[in-house]
Amino acid sequence: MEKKKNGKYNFFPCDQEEVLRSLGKDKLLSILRSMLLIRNFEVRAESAYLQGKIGGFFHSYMGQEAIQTSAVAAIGPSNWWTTSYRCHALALLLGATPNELMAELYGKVTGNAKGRGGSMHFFTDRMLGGHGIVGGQIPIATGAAFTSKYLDKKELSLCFMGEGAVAQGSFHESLNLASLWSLPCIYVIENNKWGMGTGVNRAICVEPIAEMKAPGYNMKSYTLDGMDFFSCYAGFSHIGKEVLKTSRPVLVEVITERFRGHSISDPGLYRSKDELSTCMQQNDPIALFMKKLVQLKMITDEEYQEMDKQEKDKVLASMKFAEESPWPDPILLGEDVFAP
Ligand SMILES: Cc1ncc(C[n+]2csc(CCOP(=O)(O)OP(=O)(O)O)c2C)c(N)n1
Repeated sequence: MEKKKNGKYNFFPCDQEEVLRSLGKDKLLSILRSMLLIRNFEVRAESAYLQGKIGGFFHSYMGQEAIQTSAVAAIGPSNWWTTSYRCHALALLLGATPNELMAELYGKVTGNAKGRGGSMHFFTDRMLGGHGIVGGQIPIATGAAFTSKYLDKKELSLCFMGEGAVAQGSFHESLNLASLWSLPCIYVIENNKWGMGTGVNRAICVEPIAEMKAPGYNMKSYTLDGMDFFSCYAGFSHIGKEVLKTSRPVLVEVITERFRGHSISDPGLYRSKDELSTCMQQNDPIALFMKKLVQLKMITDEEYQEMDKQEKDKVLASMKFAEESPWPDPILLGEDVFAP
């Protein structure tokens, strides 16, 4: 199939019928449910933050849900996963419970990192963080790919980053070594067009980023439409199979939008409120996915509302759990701290 030209981007071709066929109704509905859990988690956690129940940093993944949901569905959780501070969705997708994540946001001892990490530092047995330093996750993902190759395991390492991370030295050093050593690493740039309040065109010297940067590392590149679950799933399925076969790293750019400010304290004065609300109405990745399933009669509007309510109830229950959980004992503050 031909690549789909969209403005400056050459999107990986997507055969939507093939994706629908290969996933089947049950899996499609469970994917919809996962995205609704993520969205409900972000919405309720945001309101808890605004009520003063959560402190520290807080970065919402709202608007970008199709990307990591499709990657985990296409490539499978039993690989190695790393991301930035925008990490709530990935942890949910890799099996962390809403209870442990919400308790972590509340700073409670029952939290995912015993209340010590907060919003930016979620982990699972397959997720090597949640990283607050821009680009900090890239060498870690590269190391995970090195380990898999060294131990001769058929595993991939997936590294999500914002487009702002591309300007960091860790990006260059990691991609250079990954290519030199043929490491099975998939570097995914989630290009939501803004690094805090700085537009991508004021921070990165080339566009499209992956297409332009990958040849300098002797890598292949792919560009995906991040608002379209089907485009992402088709891309990640193809890329996952390719990297398993070749053990060559690839650079992927996913074009997306974040529906919230950079963090919860960002009023977003640098972008037009009208453009954003039009985008949210027309390009919401969950609404688009849901509409397709409704059109195919896999789910009715009423069943969709019920599914949404069930996920919302799970999140409300996690807030109660977090509220009622104990605070960490201050005497344990030094525990698990490795630096002297
Ligand atoms: C090394 C480093 N420099 C600066 C910061 C401050 N900072 C936090 S997020 C951010 C913007 C990153 O934007 P991007 O990588 O595009 O990710 P997004 O927030 O859009 O997901 C900056 C500059 C930091 N955390 N780490």
